[in-house]
Amino acid sequence: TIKACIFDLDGVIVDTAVYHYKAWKRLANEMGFDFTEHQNEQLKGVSRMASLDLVLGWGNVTDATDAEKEEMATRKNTWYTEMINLMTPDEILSGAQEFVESCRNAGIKTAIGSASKNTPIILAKLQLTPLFDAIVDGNSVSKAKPDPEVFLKGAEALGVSPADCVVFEDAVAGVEAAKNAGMKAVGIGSPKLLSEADVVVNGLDKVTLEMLETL
Ligand code: G16
Ligand code: MG
Repeated sequence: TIKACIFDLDGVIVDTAVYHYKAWKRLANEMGFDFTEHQNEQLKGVSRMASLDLVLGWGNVTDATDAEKEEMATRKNTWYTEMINLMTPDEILSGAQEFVESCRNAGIKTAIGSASKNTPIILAKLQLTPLFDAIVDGNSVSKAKPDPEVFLKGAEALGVSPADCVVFEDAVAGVEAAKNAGMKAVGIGSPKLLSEADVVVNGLDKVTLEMLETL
C-alpha cells in the first residue's frame, strides 16, 4: 500500500516553465541569439547550470569561463525571482492543492522533490508550504535527476520505504529518477514522452487515491 506521495514542483504543482523561459530568453537575447519555446522543453527538470549549458550550446557560445557562467546563471536567476515573487495561489495547477490535501486526510505523507533552488520561495508564494511533511530541493541534493537522490532523500525524511512511495513527475528525467529509486511513478503530461511511468495523466485533477492502489 502507498504510504507517501512525492511531488515534483515545476510542471506538477505549478507552471514555472514559462518564467524560466522568459528569463533564459532574456539572457540569450542579451548575448545576441534566441531559442524557441520548443527548445525550452528540454530545460524542464534540468538543474540551473545544466540548463545554462544547453542554452549556451544553442547560441554556439563555447568560450565562457566558469566565472562567466556563474555570473550568467545569477543574472538569469535575478530576473526569474523577480517574476516568481509576483506569483499568487491562483497559479496553483488545477486539482493540485485538493489532491495533496486528500492524501494528508487519508494519512498518506507528502513531500516535494524538486531540482529547483527556488522551491522555498515558490511554495511560500503559493501558500502551500504547510501541506508538505518534507521538502527536498536543489539546495539539498548534489546529484540531478535521473539520479534517484532527490526522491530517496524525500522517502528517508518521511520515514517511508521507497517501494511504498509514488512520485508525480512531468519530466522524462524525473520519471527515470523515480524508477531508479524503486518507486511508483505517475507521469503528468504526454503518455508518449513519459512511457516509463506506471500511468500517465494530464494533471493532478485526474488522479484519485483509488488509482494509487492499482499501480
Ligand atoms: C525545475 C525546473 C527546471 C529548472 C530547475 C532548477 O525543476 O523544471 O527547468 O532549471 O528546477 O531551477 P532553479 O534555477 O530555480 O534552481 P523541477 O524538478 O521542480 O521540475
Ligand atoms: Mg518538473
